[in-house]
Amino acid sequence: MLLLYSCKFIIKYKNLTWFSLFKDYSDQKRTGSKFQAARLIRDPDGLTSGFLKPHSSRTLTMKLVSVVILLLAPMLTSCYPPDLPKDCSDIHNNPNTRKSGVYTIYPISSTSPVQVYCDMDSEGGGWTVFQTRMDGTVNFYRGWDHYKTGFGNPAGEYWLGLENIYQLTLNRPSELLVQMENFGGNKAFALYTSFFIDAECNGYRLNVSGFINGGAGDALTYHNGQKFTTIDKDQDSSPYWNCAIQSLGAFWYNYCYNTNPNGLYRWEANSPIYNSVMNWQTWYGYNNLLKFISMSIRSV
Ligand SMILES: [Ca+2]
Repeated sequence: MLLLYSCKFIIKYKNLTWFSLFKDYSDQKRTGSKFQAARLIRDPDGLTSGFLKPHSSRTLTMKLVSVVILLLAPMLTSCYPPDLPKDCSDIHNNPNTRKSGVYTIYPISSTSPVQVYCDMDSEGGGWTVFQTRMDGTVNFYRGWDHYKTGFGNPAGEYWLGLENIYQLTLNRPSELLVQMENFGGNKAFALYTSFFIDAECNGYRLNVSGFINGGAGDALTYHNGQKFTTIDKDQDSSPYWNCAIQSLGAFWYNYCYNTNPNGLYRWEANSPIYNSVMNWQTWYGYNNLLKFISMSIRSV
């Protein structure tokens, strides 16, 4: 606790009381420029019991600096070491790591490593992939906690987790790349020049804009402004049902979707089942079954 007066001061720290010898400004003027302070022991009833040792202003300043460093120590130790990558664009900037693959990033803090797939090839590279479907081997029909923290295998199908996506885009302007392929071998993508999601207290709300067409059309703007909905947390725009249950997935559902990337994976090209499947409806319509889809972000 630090109490400052115009020309005298008292510092209370670890049951010791520090104060200047000067009781008022006139005392200081009489003494001259050599500023001195004394160290006292405080007795139980709050009165000072006597001088121990006079201290110069330099000694007192050093003590003050020590106290400040002690108080700031937790903040200093939680800082990011400069060599830890926060996302795949940080890794991409290292000329020795330009190949696509699984890397460790630190989107939240230096003590929270996350395995992620980095796409170093598409559209200039440096993409942090937060969602991939490619073979239907991972179950995406899951609840809120799973979608919050993430699941699956970064080398295959996985969801990075809403909290990681939130942290990756927090105060870090990012773009979004959605890539897809159907069973006919056709490929397309959609690019959005601005992408971020709100914090959990705002339902991880989707904020996406700046569509650029890579042949897939714009199926995502319909979902802009929506909170994330899972089978156990209904935050969509339908008053009649939970779109995650209705669509066999989890997403920023509206009423309900123009794309359902976390929906049902179908292995065959000519499946008679089109409801609730993984699709991007502005690309060949709702019955264009996708073999592959991925969603990636890159800081700009
Ligand atoms: Ca609903």
